Amino acid sequence: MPDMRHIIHADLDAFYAAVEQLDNPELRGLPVMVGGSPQSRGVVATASYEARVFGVHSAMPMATAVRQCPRGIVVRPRFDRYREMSRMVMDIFHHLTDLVEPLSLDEAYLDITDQVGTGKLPLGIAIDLKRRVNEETGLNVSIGVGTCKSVAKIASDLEKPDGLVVVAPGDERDFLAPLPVGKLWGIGPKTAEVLHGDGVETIGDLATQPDEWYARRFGKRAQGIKAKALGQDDDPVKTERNPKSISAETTFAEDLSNPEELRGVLGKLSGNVSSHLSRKDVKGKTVTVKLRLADFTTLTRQTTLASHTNSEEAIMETAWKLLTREMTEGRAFRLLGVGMSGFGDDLDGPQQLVLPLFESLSID
Ligand code: TTP
Ligand code: MG
Repeated sequence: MPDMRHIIHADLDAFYAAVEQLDNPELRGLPVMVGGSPQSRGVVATASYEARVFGVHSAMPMATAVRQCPRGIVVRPRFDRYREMSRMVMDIFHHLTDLVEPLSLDEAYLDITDQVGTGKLPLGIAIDLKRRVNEETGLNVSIGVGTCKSVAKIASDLEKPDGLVVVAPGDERDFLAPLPVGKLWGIGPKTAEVLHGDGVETIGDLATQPDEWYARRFGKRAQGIKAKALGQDDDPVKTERNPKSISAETTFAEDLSNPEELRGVLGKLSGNVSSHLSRKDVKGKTVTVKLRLADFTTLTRQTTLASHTNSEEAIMETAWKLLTREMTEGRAFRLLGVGMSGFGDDLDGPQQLVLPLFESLSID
């Protein structure tokens, strides 16, 4: 198997809460709930594992969390500090390999094929990485290792916190088979429900469906989903070298509807994107805004400019126009993102970079 790859997925444990416990030793061992205030309809960004025992989880209203875990300590988020810690962790990842794809502030894929090629064992590499992250930052990272991204990602989640799961080459299919189908990247709760209706409960059930069924259920996505179900996807680890789009996004501790505040955030995000464009010496033509509403609906709106630019003002004003169209009466936003794409034909490859500068939670 000459083209076998080895991929790590690394995800910090209870990231925001862990940083708070690190910086405030009196919070260690206690249920910590980072997020908005329970009085103002704030939500939980994350909770320490001590609080999760009480059923507290991300995106839960803080008022509910406080009810379920009355001894929980509510802490307001300090995003600058999380970004700083994220950068330290990403630097450690980069020490191991150039092939790092950050997915959010606390999560990344690493392609360690070359390192394994020099005779190191994936398990040893993973243990070293966990130790380095812990020694240099005080944080715990859970790691999954496999021969493709979908397996590595699922593996990192399996033994959280402080997890380490290595799926040996050849074991992918057996590893995935018993797991619920909703664990697969690309199968959201709604799709999972439809699949359950077809009697498909586990990834193993999914893997054994005939091709006609795949085509009917997934259309163009069929081949990709099937490859993931078999643990054979060949999605590359996308580095920051040739991005197709550059974006920054942020999630609010409390939903935002005030136009001035929204404009302020948009300004910061646009400034971020603009300075990264300049640093990479690229200009884009298409401005995108990403919005998540209070009910978690996610919208993207984009517009293409007459010429390429990296100007903060141009990005900002375009994004603002797109945003104001969506600012209808009573609508509040929980996430705001600004992106730039359309860099020209010289940059190819299906690359996408979401700056981990703002707490971008996902790549869509
Ligand atoms: P996650 O990695 O999903 O969660 P986590 O690191 O807190 O916990 P674990 O990985 O051990 O399960 O997200 C990383 C950070 O992103 C999290 O600490 C806070 C933030 N976040 C939100 O603000 N809102 C959310 O809904 C989620 C899921 C995460
Ligand atoms: Mg995490």
